[in-house]
Amino acid sequence: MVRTLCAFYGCLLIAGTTQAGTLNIVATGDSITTGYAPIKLTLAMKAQGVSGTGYSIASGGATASHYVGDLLDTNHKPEPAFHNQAEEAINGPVYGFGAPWTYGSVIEPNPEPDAVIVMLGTNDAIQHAAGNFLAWPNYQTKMTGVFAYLATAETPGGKRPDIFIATPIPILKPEYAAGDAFIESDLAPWLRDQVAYWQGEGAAFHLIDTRELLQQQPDWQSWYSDGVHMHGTVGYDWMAQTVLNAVLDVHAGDANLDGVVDGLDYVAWSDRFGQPGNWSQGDFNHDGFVDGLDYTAWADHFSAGSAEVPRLALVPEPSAIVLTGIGGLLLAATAKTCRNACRCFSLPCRNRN
Ligand SMILES: [Ca+2]
Ligand SMILES: [Ca+2]
Repeated sequence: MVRTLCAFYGCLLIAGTTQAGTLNIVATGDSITTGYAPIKLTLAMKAQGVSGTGYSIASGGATASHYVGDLLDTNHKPEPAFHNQAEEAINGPVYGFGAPWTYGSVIEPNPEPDAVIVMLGTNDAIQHAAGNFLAWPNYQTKMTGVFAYLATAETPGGKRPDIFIATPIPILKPEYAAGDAFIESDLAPWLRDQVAYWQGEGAAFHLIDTRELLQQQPDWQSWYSDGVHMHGTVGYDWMAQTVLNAVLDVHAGDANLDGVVDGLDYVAWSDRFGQPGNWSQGDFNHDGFVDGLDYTAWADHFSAGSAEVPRLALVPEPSAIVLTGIGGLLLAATAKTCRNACRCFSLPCRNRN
């Protein structure tokens, strides 16, 4: 379904039609999820021309127990309560930490999600590190039940959302270090295995390896505000964009969201080079500026997502699209061996090796 959605939105954008569908994404998790959803997630969708809304059902300090409703959530608003975040993600309405299910002042009683993001584990890992050796088997038992529920759950309107399991981001705070070591050694690998298992069962499960993707970003440690959470600009913007990319199944570098990273996307990047910009203008790392770092993202994903680029290159046609893309295709031929835009194309450089 997700690839269908991607193709759907891509076609809409390319064709320039006004028949926009809507995409609703519900992000569930703890305070880290609260940092990027719903507002930043919705803004990322709007910036990419995607009609729809990002929601969140997230609670500060949430653990697996909050996903199955067997622990009082003291951060629940307007008052502490037992609640089941997994069922609430599917069915709504809910009121959790902050203002879940909302964008601005709007409360959506039943958002009918197309995609549900599950990002959990940080607080369970901390419990385990604190000497609660039942925390890990309890987490596994509870989340196995949650995943089994999500694999077949339908919304009140009969929709079966795609499920995206995100690995927890690294924890930099020293006193949380044992928790992070446990995430690395046990929790994140288990989540990856769970996604593979449910995919094998035919469920619409997908992995967002946030932990791995974040550590591939330059200076990612500087995106944290307190060693546990990211600050509200680059870090959570990146989170929102990463989640949206996963749902839309697009790669960094795909400026026009057509599922292919190619010369057309290079043109979008080069037209905006050296200036502030958004995704469609070539800001692929979402730092608000179009520069050599974004070129690297484009080069790293060049031709990702489709076999159409070699076909175009072999059978050039004098259409506007192909003519526009020729410069990019020529450049792309060198992209795999030429990672540094500054050296390769005599572009203005920042401090890069
Ligand atoms: Ca593209
Ligand atoms: Ca950028």
